[in-house]
Formats: sequence, structure tokens, C-alpha cells
Amino acid sequence: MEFSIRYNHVGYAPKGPKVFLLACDSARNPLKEMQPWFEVYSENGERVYGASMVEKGSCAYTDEFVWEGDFSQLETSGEFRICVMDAKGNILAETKSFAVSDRLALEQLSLTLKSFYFQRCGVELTPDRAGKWARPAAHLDDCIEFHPSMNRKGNWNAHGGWYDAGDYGKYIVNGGVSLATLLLAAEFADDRPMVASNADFFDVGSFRTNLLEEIRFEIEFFLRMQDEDGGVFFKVSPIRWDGFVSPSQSDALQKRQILGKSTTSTLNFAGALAQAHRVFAKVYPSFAQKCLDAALRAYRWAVENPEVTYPHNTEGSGGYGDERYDDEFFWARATLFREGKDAGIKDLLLRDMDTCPPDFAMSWRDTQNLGWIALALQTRDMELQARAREALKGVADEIVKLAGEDPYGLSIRKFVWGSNGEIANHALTLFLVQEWFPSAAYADCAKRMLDFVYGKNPVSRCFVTGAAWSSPKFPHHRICHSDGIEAPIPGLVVGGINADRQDMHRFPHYPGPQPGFSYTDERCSFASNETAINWNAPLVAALCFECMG
Ligand code: 9MR
Repeated sequence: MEFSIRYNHVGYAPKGPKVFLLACDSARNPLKEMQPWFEVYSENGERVYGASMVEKGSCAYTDEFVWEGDFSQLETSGEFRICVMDAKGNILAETKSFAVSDRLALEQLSLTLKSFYFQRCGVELTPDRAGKWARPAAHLDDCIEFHPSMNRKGNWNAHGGWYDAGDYGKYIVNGGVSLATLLLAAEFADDRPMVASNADFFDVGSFRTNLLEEIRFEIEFFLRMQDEDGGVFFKVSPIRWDGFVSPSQSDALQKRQILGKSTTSTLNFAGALAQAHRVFAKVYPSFAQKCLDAALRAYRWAVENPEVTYPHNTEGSGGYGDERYDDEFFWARATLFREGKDAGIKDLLLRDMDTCPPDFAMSWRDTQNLGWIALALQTRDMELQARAREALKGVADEIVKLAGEDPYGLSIRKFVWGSNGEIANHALTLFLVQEWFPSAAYADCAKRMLDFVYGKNPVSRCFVTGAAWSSPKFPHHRICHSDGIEAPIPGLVVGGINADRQDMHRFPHYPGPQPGFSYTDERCSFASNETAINWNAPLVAALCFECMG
């Protein structure tokens, strides 16, 4: 029989919840009514806390029996270890040392925000900012052809933007939802103090300055992706999937093309750029106006072209296929309404609210929560605002309820592709609702979800590169595997546990047959070990809320 401790490998905040699990690889309780207990030791071996573990029961997705330990009362900073014992004092399991410090969330925030810089396409990454991961400019994409399916002659300038993930594609729908998520963080971080003075954590001044600079880099690319008629192209991709080569090698090996336009990419663009207007108005007013004008032109194109499907070509890139448009319409309309645009939008919004109820979180496919959030934040119509806030509160309450029923504290009920992104997004929903309905329960639940991402999970892995001893070493990420640097680029969250295991034909070594063990730190595991901007973005936003206290 084996016992393991599931805990946050990076550590905990002094004032935050501090929980961990003891998991035994048997679905039935082997200790019967003899409750295990734990002790926490400081760096010099002193016992600083002790308590008994609380039975959580069996975990259906891992076939484990699980107990929870809570040492939230320990509020001192330092390095600690936990040891769990049975009733007779026999040691069942021990942790490695971890930190209790109010710098941790800020360090992780800066690490994951920086990961967007490392995803930049078409520009040189300089040693002063990129360190050993510096690389020359490649994939300039400033003069590329249209995909044959578009039947269009000439070239297009689609320079810049972030690579989507471990591949070298650039996709508007995923870029847009990532932008919107980061823009939310920017809105809230506006003039709120972080837990500590933060300038030393970031490259160019404060968190907000770095964040805005990174967001603007992607928006400049977005603006280039808008066609003269207002419609927005869907993606830029290599002709065939790249091997594990560097951007420069990929450039030498094959051409890149532009594909699209679709209703989803165009509305996604409209939603993200209308929100950008709000965020940039104070700092770069003329840029902000450009974003709003572009958003309106995109929205009008979509109204004229309400059901243009996505390009189905996946020979060199992912599909991001989505045949439902009402949630994207809702998002675009709600953000435009918030920016003062009307022209019949409000009537349509009322209909959208009925057809697109809020979900636990947003995703690249289901974007209605971005509509609900925009309505909850706007001040043009207080009745709509109250309705939106209540609706999101209902969702947050459901998240808290579900999380309370799960041994690992999760509100997701299936591990899908990018589960870590989904978990971070659920946490983000809670942090947002906490802004309108202050209650410790929301933030507490959200922080426990972040613990999962940083190590308190069935595979005992910190899912963010470069963050802890158990971080992924072999992410499915082309740059990481071609740059000659042993350590992967830091700050990238990998997709994580994915019960669908779409990569079995690549022979990954998953640690067990149960759904909860569907993660492996191997390059071949694109279904569990890839990183993507839409998973990094909610992690940045959730950490930002955590840092704001
Ligand atoms: O995150 C996407 C996931 O929801 C889909 O199920 C999956 C298969 O279509 O694709 C994921 O997105 C990938 C995209 O298609 C291409 N770039 C890498 C993305 C992350 O794996």
C-alpha cells in the first residue's frame, strides 16, 4: 500500500488557506477508524504545527482513498515540511520542503506573464529580457499568401502576435479569448496595490505596464488580421505541421499562409478590441480609438455575414472549430454596449441573455461569460448590471458547491484537453464574483484550485514549467525542444490531466489507467503536456486577483 501527500509544491501564502491531501492507492480506507495525523516542521526541524487529518472519502477518478490536512493557522513565513503518521506514529508519507511566503503568487504571476513574451512571433527575443532563451526573429509573416481555399491572389502582412501553443500557428479565436482574459486582469489591476511592491518582479516596471505592453503586442497583430471589408482572418499557419524544429528552421523549411475569414474570428476580434478600447483609453487614447473603430467594423461585418464557418483545414494547424455563433455575438455586443455603442444592440442583448446563460467559465468555444462579465462591469444600465452580477453569482455558488464535493477541491467534472486552463478559469470566475459579492468562500475555493495546478493533484506534478522541482521538463513545445537549452522556457502551464488521451498513438506512458492519472511529462503527449496561451491567460488573471488580496 502506498501513501502520497498531494500539496502545493511551490508553497502557500501566509494568510491564505493551507490544505493538502494524503492519498492512498486503495479505494477503501485501509486505516479504518484510526485517523492519520500530521506535523509541520520548520527548516531547523522544529515542530510548528500538528493536527489530525480529516477523511474525504474515496476519489472516483483515481481509485484512491483521501484525507485532508489543514494548517491554515500557521501564518509564519519560512520553509516547511509535512509528515503524516498513522495512529501508532508510523510515518506514512512526507513532503519535500516548500515555502510559506507572500512573494510566491507574485513570483508566479511574473513568471507566467513573461511566458507571453516567450511566445512572441516574428521578433527577436533579446538576451537582456530572454536570457538564455534569446532567439533571432523568425516567422516574420509580413508577406504571406492566402490559402488556396480562399481563391485570393496577392500577399498579406500578418506580422507579430503570439504563437498559440507548442505549435507555430496563430489563431484569432484563441488569441481573442486570451486577450480578453488578460484585459480583465488589466482592468482590475488598474490602481490596486498588490500584496507587495512589485517593480522588482517585472521587466519593464510594474505588473500593469508589462501586461499592457504584452497585450498591445498581440493587438497590433490582431489589427493586421482585419480585412478591408471589416471581416477578420481566422489563422496563420505553416502549410504542414512543423516537426520539433526552431522558428528559424521552420521558416527555412516551409511556407506559411493565412486562412479565414469566419464569423467566430470576426466577432472574437470585435469583443476583444472593444474591451481593449476601455483599457487603453487612459494610456494610449488614439490607439484605443483605433481598437474601437476596428471592433465596430468587425461587428458590422458579422451582422452581414452571421454564419460563415471556420476554415476546416488542419493539415498544418489546429481547427478551433465552432459552429455556434450566438455566444460570440453576445460577447461582441456586450462589450460594444459597454463602450457606449448602441444602434439596436441593447434589444439584441436582452435576447442574448436568454439564449446564452452563463457557464462556469469562458473558453475559446463558449464565450458568453465574457458577455456576462462585460454587462456586470458596465455602468450604462444598472438593471442589466445587477442581473448580470446575480447570474454570475449563481454560477460561482455552484462552483463552490461542486468543489466542496470533490476530494481534490475541483468543480470540473471531467478532465478534458487543457483541464488546467479550465480550472484556472473557474478560479477566475470566483475571484471576479468576489469583487461584487465579497465572501471569503469564493477566494478560498479559488486558491485551493490554484494549489491543484501547482502540485496538489493526483500525479503530484507542478504543472507550470520552471516553478518547482516537479515542473514539466519535456513539454510538447517546439521552441523548448529546439533551442538547445535543457531547461524549458519558464512560466508555461501545460494542459494537464486529460482523460480523453487523444495521443495514445504516440505511445505516451500515463502513470495509471484511471482518468485522474491521464498526464505524462513526455514530449509526445500533446493531449496532456502542451502549453497554450488560453491556459496561461486565466492563470495570469487568477494570480493577479490573488496578489491583489
Ligand atoms: O485547446 C484545444 C482543445 O480544446 C481542443 O480539444 C484541441 C483539439 O482540437 O485543440 C486544442 O487547441 C490546440 C490547437 O488546435 C492548436 N494549437 C495547440 C492547441 C492546444 O493543444
